[in-house]
Amino acid sequence: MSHQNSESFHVEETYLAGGLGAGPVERRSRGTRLQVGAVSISHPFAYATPPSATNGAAYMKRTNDGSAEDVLLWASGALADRIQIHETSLIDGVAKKRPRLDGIAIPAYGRVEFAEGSFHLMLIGLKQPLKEGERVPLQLTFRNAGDR
Ligand SMILES: [Cu+2]
Repeated sequence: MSHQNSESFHVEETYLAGGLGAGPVERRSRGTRLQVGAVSISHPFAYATPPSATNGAAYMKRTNDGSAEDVLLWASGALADRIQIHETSLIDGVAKKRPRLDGIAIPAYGRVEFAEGSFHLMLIGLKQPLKEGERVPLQLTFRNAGDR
């Protein structure tokens, strides 16, 4: 039995103001934390997109305090035509992205971090640009979330 949870993703600017070469934003916790049974999601966010962008990406940390593996099966939302779970991996020194159609397993007592260079939610065909400071809802469907 799968469970669907709605989560609000905060839209953040990509780089620190004036921080040329500063790298990714020092992410401030917004206190957002969704707890469903044994699993929790912290700091869900998406990057702001330029007006011409058709795709965006969203990230989060997912922690499983339970004794059973759980799986994020898919995500959906009205903000984009399609949302896919993507994995970025280095193949022969080149970053390649591919969809994870089987979802992402979160091991028992484990954690999965969606971040640049690994997992992200790919927002394909954005209906409108993501603006810094706004919140966008995404529905996340898990295989077991809520069961202990
Ligand atoms: Cu992607």
